[in-house]
Amino acid sequence: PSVQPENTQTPSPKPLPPCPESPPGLVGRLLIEFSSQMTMERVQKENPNVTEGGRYTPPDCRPRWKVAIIIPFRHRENHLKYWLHYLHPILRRQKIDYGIYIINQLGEDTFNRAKLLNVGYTEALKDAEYDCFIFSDVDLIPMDDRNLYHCYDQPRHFAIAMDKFGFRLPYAGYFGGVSGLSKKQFLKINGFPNEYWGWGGEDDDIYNRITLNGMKVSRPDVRIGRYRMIKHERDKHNEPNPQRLTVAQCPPAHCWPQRGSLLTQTRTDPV
Ligand code: UDH
Repeated sequence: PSVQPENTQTPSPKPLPPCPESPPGLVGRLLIEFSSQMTMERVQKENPNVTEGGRYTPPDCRPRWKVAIIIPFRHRENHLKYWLHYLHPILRRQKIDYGIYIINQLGEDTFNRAKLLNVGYTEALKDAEYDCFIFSDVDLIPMDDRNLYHCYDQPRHFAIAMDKFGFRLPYAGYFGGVSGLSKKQFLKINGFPNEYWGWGGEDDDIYNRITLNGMKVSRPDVRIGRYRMIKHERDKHNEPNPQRLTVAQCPPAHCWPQRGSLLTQTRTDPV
């Protein structure tokens, strides 16, 4: 009688199912507060599955996006602790495959947020094949975990209802705080501007780049896109950029503000 050879190979692990579009573990509205002391030790203890470099991937499903979260940074260590404390568990529940990149501006020259974000994009891609980039200020914490940190068909503005603006957009073309672009969208707009030194203007420039390239900003529902900002004074060496209201890279027909254009609001700084 013929003897069947024994199968000595270990069976290959079953492929993971794709992560659900609406992760079932989400809890919705969150209580966010900054009164209790936060430490890195606590953040580390609370998030044992986050690996070196702030990387995490869901163990039980195949994520749809590989997301690099990029934070422009200087002298905000205390804010960063809260950001990590709140965001890691949210991102875990959202079943996001992510890496966090803190892009620190060395020295005391005038701060340049958008340039740091460009640096973050380039550096993250040296690390892994990210296809989605989320750019977040270090002091903005989402108040609802249904605000999903991945990319969308159109560039995404996440922070649409911040407490400091009375939980609504300060003006229709606001694209500041937390935003996200797929790699393809980021390349289509040729990245972010490098010329904005000091506070303001760079986010409007990015908004213009998006619309001038035929894309539209997508946003979550206003009840979901709520954020708490950690209160702070204006930083040293990030004084308002005097050129912020004469947006560069903006052909006259599209400049902001344009009386008689679709965007009829007068653009002033939100207080
Ligand atoms: N940032 C730093 N360090 C700095 C400056 C900026 O880390 O020195 C980063 C940080 O991620 C911050 C982001 O850049 O969240 C945006 O800067 P910002 O927080 O100064 O901008 P925002 O519009 O604040 O949120 C406006 C200043 C509020 C002063 C109000 C005083 N009443």
